[in-house]
Amino acid sequence: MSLTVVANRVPIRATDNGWETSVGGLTTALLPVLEEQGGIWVGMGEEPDLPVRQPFPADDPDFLVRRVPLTEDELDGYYYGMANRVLWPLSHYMIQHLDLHEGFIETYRDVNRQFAEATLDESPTGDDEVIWIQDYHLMLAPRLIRQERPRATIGHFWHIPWPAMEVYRILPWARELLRGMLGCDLIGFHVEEYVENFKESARVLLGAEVSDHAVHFDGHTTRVEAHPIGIEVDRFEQMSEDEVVVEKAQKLRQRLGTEHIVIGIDRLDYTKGVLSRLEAFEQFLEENPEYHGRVSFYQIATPSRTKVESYQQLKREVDEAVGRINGQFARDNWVPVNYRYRTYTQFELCAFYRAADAALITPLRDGMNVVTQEFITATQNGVLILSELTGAAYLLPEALQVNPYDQNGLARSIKEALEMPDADRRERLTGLKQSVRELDVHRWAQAFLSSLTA
Ligand code: ADQ
Repeated sequence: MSLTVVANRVPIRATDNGWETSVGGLTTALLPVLEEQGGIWVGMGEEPDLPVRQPFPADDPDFLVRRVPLTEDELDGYYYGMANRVLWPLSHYMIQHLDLHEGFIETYRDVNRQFAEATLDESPTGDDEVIWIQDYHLMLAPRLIRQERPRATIGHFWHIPWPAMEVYRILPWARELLRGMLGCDLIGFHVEEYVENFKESARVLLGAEVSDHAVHFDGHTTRVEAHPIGIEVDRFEQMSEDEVVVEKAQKLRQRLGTEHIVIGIDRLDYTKGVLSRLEAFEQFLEENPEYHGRVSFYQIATPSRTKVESYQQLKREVDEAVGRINGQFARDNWVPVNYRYRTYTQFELCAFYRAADAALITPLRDGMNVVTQEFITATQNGVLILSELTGAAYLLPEALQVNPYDQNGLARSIKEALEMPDADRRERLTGLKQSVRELDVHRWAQAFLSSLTA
């Protein structure tokens, strides 16, 4: 098999010590495959002076990085526009954030064509040619590649929810984008719900014929399957047991000085439910004065898509909510909400996971959410409060599941988590750890690739 991965971002970044592979689920899952057998990774070039072709590592290359250099206007239309202001809110049922600007789809078409051309330039032709495209940035590329390479094996993994057909059809370009995706041999989603939604979209909007796990359209069959993603379990387990992490977790507990710690860790994104989570914590404090001074909520938010106005507004609203809650409830040495707007390394995050008694992971929608899996792996006896509107909820039934739109229910779940008897905590956590181990990210990549090439 000769593998070409096509993704929005390349898997390497420049650091003070030279070029390094970047940290992240996708890179972790796919680099071992590329390192073992060689291959190509096609991704966007965000800055003009980066090389278009970069064998990596430079001294003894394992694979080739091929950049698609984008101008600032292209980046604005394709990434900040079509990806972040159209496909992202639509797929998460947040149609109030939709910005259906014609210029976005025009640039998106053009950039997808450039990605397809770069892939065709680099990927060796032949019967064992395998092309694996990632995510909602590249919906049109599969058909463009298929037109030139009818015999190539083309897969696509969609990392976010595929919405219900009635929501998807809001998109003026819904049919064109679906046809683009149906150039694939296999499309992967995290869970069956998204598989069903995709099939229904193809059936209703294109008149495609659908069967158990396939869509038949225009003389071509595309298989559609659920392949839930995981994390690198062994690495997270080792990091969370590292003595530096254990000590940092202890220090954090001492510094906060409360009996209970609840954490939230997210990119600052309106889909992650950070604001309603803060409001639920506020209600919890109003209703349960006996907990004043006894519980700290620690919310870490990574800056994300800061050029998009709705993200700037969310930041202001979160800042305001934190100020309001602390202004009302803080006393003596107790600060109810500790808020950090910055990025941490995974190693540092492990200390927070380990220090917490409960994690409040309450997205309004999320394709999977791997923070859940990181917390479960790192914690020793924590309780996971999990939104039922995530892919993870289907796979983690032992979590304390909540509807993130139900503020009363969320507030009650915080109390329930803090008061959960030890035996119940242990039993749930055993089940959760087992499920997370089975979801390991290396298995995810292998399972998808072996189905793609079967
Ligand atoms: P994301 O929306 O980015 O990914 P998620 O699955 O939660 O969502 O992964 C976030 C990653 O970023 C985690 O590894 C987490 O540790 C890290 N992270 C979060 N906050 C951080 C912080 N403050 N500092 C440092 N790191 C932080 C998309 C989909 C998800 C899907 C993944 C994988 O939206 O639903 O699970 O892809 O398919």
